[in-house]
Amino acid sequence: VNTAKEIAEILKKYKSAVIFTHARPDGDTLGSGLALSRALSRLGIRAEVVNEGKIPQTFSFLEDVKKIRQTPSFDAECFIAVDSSDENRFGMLQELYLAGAKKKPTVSIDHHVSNTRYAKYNFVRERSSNSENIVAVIREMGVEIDKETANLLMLGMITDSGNFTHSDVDGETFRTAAYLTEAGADCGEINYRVFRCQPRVKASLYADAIGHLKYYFEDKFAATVVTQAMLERHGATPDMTEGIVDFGLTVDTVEVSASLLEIREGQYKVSLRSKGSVNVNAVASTFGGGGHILASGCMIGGSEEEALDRLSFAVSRHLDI
Ligand SMILES: [Mn+2]
Repeated sequence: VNTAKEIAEILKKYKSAVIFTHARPDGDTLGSGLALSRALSRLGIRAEVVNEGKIPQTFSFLEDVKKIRQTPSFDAECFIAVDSSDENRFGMLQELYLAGAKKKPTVSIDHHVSNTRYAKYNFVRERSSNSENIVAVIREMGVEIDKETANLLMLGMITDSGNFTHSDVDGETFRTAAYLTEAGADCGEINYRVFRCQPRVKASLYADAIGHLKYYFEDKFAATVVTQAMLERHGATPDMTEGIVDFGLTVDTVEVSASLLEIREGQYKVSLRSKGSVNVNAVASTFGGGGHILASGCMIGGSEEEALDRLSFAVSRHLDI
């Protein structure tokens, strides 16, 4: 494992680099990759960022996001991976990465505890976001962080740290955020664009779903159903149901929250959230699904009433009632 200083020195030796970001990209992998790309360009190193798929619309407010390519446009001297614990994370770009790694030097900058140290040079440090690690590398390179770079890195910090609320946020995180703020990052703007900005149709679907929240077991379980008819009525798409399940948990008595999305008649995609007293991974596994203790998912068949009955029964077996 290398230090930020070593990685900075290594990167400065190359004339060109392709930066790999992980599949189903989030703000941290994109912010990490694009910020590093800007810093390398400042040093006269040709760099570009690649991602296997579509970039979520949410991040398009940052200019550089448009520059991300699905495949490299030149034969780079070195490959860099950001925010990726193993080569699988590159999705469809994995083969291309592995082929390149046979003859090119590879550098990985990551913050996941599960990182396999797959690259030739690895800077792996557990931080609340990988963007914190990128800040360290850029500072070691002696490159000034401009406003756009600061915004990209702040995007990564904000999204991966849950707005600086996760348990791995420490003084160092805030010192790095302060540094980026002084370099021109606009926390408020990023926060608005990522977390609080939505199309009107999504807002009206949300209001409708929340308006039909049902409570069970002395208000310890809350559930809501989004039907195909509701989607049609609001002109909304299935991805717009994201976030609905989290509302239930904001109710003080609620321990488990669920949202059911009607995929087709008689088939529901269920999202589950828990405050901690109930393991929703166990609830989901009753129906062949799974995930994490606090967040899980599964599919349930039947009519709307049957699906809610089966789900609430499964939840009741894990609730202290
Ligand atoms: Mn990350």
